[in-house]
Amino acid sequence: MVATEGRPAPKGESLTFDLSTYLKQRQAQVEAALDRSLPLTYPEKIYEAMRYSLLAGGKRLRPILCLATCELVGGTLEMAMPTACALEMIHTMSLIHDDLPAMDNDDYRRGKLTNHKVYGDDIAILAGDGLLAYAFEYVATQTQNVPAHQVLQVVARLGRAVGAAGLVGGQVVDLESEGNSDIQEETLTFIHTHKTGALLEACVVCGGILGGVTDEEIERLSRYAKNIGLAFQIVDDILDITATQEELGKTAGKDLLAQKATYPSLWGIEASKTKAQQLIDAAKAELELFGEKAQPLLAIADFITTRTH
Ligand code: GRG
Repeated sequence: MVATEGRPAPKGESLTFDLSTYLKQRQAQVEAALDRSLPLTYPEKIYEAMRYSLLAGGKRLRPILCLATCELVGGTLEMAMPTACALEMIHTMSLIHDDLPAMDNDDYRRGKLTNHKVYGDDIAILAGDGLLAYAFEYVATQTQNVPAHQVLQVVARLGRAVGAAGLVGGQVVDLESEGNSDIQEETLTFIHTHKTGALLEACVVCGGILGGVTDEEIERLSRYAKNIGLAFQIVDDILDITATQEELGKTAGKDLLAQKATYPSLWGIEASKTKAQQLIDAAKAELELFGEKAQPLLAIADFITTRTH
């Protein structure tokens, strides 16, 4: 068995896919692209606050999913990189707003003080707004070698994933459910498919659109993404109980303290793990038609259940 440094195995060789090398390589490419995407300019205060959170680390799972899907359907990294950066800008702005005192009121994120703890609530709100607006500008102005109608589809998909039909809607139901520890599984699933799943699905679908996906492929990729999205949140709930603050880079045990309904509180930890694994298996089954080319997305699906932060 030979490790493939992040590339699919050449035909005829029985190879394992080296996810760790692949992720490191892609993370470095994404970090460099994000750094270039947002230069420090006047008024420096807001750009500094935006860069503080955008360049604070994190797994960069969303941009990597977008890049991997674009490559899977025959596109290039260059075609998808502006959208990959935009997805991380959107994700980062949602974290900044989620951490505000009016929402989750968190002091730490990605192992650093949260944006409002460093810059104040007013600048943190504006840094989030600035990142959100810039994400759309960035896709529209920086995407190259992709037909304009495909870029337009990406902009529309991103808008839907972010707004009341996606992240915002999920966050509202989450806020409404606060302090109610016996919410139904249906409500919990609504929260997570919108708050977390919608953006993860957009990463995969937008990567596919940029790479020139077919209708059949897009349906399969969308189902893959929905399944890994829900599994991701179940694992997030489990890690809130089992991982330390150092591992998570944010306060651990918050769900229990807030008596928040979570998958482990509904089903218990072991049943939650089993459910997450079933979702990952279902996600991987959707990729069968892509053959060996799907190795990165298959390995990322497995990473979702084995991750420790
Ligand atoms: C989007 C307009 C707009 C407003 C924001 C606050 C809000 C509305 C939504 C909350 C969205 C949210 C914070 C969902 C949680 C998603 C989640 C599981 C985050 C953790 O993702 P990881 O583990 O983090 O990928 P890293 O740091 O690795 O990127």
